[in-house]
Amino acid sequence: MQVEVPGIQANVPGVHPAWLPPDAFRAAGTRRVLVLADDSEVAGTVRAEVADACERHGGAVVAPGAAGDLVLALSTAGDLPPAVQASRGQEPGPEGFVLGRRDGVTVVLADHPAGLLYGWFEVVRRGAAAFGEDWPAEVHRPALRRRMLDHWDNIDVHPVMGQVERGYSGGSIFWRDGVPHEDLTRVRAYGRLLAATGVNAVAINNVNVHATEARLLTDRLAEVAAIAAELRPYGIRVHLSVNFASPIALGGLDSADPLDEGVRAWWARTTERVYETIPDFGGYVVKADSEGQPGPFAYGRSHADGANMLADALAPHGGVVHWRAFVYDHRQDWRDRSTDRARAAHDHFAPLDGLFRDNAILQVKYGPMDFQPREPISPVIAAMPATRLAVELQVTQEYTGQQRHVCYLGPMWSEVLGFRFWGPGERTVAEVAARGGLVAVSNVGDDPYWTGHPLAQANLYAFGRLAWAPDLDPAAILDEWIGLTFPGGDDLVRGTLHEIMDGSWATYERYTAPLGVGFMVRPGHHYGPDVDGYEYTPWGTYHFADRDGVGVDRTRATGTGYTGQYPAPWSEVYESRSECPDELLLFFHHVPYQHVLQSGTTVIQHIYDTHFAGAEEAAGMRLAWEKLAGSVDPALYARVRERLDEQVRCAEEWRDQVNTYFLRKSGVPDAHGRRIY
Ligand code: GCW
Repeated sequence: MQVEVPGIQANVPGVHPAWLPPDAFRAAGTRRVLVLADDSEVAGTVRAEVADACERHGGAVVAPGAAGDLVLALSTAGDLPPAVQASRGQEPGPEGFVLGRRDGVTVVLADHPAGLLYGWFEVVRRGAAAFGEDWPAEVHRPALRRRMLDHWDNIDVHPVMGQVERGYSGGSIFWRDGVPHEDLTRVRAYGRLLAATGVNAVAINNVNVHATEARLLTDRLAEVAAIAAELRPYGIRVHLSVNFASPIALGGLDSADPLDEGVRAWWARTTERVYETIPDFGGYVVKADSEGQPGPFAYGRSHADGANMLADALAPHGGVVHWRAFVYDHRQDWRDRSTDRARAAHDHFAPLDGLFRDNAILQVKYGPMDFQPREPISPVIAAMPATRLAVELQVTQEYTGQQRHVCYLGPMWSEVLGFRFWGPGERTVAEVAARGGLVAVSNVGDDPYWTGHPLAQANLYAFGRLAWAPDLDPAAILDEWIGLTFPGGDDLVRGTLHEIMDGSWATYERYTAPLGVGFMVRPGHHYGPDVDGYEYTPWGTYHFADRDGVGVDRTRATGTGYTGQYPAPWSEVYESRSECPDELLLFFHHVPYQHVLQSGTTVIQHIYDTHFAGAEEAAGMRLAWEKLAGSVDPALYARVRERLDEQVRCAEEWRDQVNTYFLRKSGVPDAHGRRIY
């Protein structure tokens, strides 16, 4: 049952319009708009968007030759008006556009329809500012070639993981009760929202590919085609997670050996059929030899062998395989201090650099562990110059509050993308990943607000914007999102939302695991505190706290040697206890509780201080939100309010469990004498 959200206008009844409410189109929709484009599907979308906005807001679509004050033109179109001529010669590329205003005419000029679509949404985003004084033409091109969301959606409801693995927004927007949704309007609306942020690829099913979902590749391909048809008009290509053992499970072969001719032929044939059905199919996503998924190891083959086999099947059709680097031993013995999960991806993949085909993209999680609120950047990203790399982020908030907590992740991603492995002035992570792309696990479900927590929409928005332009200021992206999503919002609404959200990642970090040590969550569902939850399990994520100290020694000198996976200067910085940034200290070093941080506080006092502060800040968010009663839609107000209650409760739980644990371990009292249990 879809719950009706009262008082909202949207293109899908009962569904919140997110950052595209009709009001966001007011400035553009009051113009006289000329569209000069071809008859492609995406150009058709631009025409429909323009017509819809004009109809709502009193503007007009004008015919070629007539005067317009907004022109959206393909450079290949004939009869370009004089204002457009000034924007020529800039080569915006396959998805980019040139945007300028001259003689009172705002011009979007693109070489391809996708650029026109992105240019249109840029005009929408700027609102009235797109129609003020003239300004010289600017070129906009996406910094990363593929900007992709991965869905961890299952067709069937999985007995443990539910329908959407790590999903906190209800069921899947693609499937319900084992079959596709009868009406896919919602998928189209999703594509529209994504296109407005610049996303151009979606992988629709879970990387843990179970029996039913494996068949999307073969006899259930029509379902993939139907979804692709909804997303195509918005310039989005569909990708599919496939099971490495498909030749056995679906093809009846007795092997999935990537070097076996029969296996290779099966993939080639199967892939050909996919392209017959979906000519613009994007490619495959593969989780192999990871957390129980099958892979090439069973045949004594390497990840490169596995990836290249699929790359070869896809190459004739222009597809790519995204091969995930999330490979580690999840059957560790905690007694064995030499195994370090952080090392695993680099140990497995760095030696394979240069062995992957050009259409095989190695998809690397941003940190060496697993989407923690704070991790160093994965050294794999620096170690494979001859491989196309994509960086993977997690928009779904598995470890960052599961969409019950406000946690705006733009600032974290901005730090990740701007990180320079080789020191100041050298290349950023975004530059290294430019040929591969930026990928994130989506946080969307069939919830009326899309994301469970209405404010979690901002994370989806920020992901797309940063994938297009990684150097955007995340605080500015937040304000952009607030402006679009709450178009009538006064200063109180805008200011309060900014105040609550902008520092919310830092707040979340303060009341959870300290100083980069990570985890300390409840095993299984990963929500709420459990300091020793993973300490003695086979998954390998430990903090080693005892009466003297805490943290993981990953140095070359005395620890697991993980610091040696970084190039200089970081290999030296992380190796050094005194130079290692405070926020990562316990990721790299085991230190006594009285160790003094660069901030001047001891580790133990820092743990107490941040946990008291974090919980207090969460309570402050709730107080701030209460100021908005009556100023935002009541249903949205209530939804956020209810979640803030849970956030405050949970933050206190974290504070008390972490502080109590470390007081009992260390015996060191809080310098300020606050209550610890
Ligand atoms: O973050 C972990 C999750 C798993 C997930 C895995 C992965 C899809 O706990 O649920 O599996 O990572 O990224 O493959």
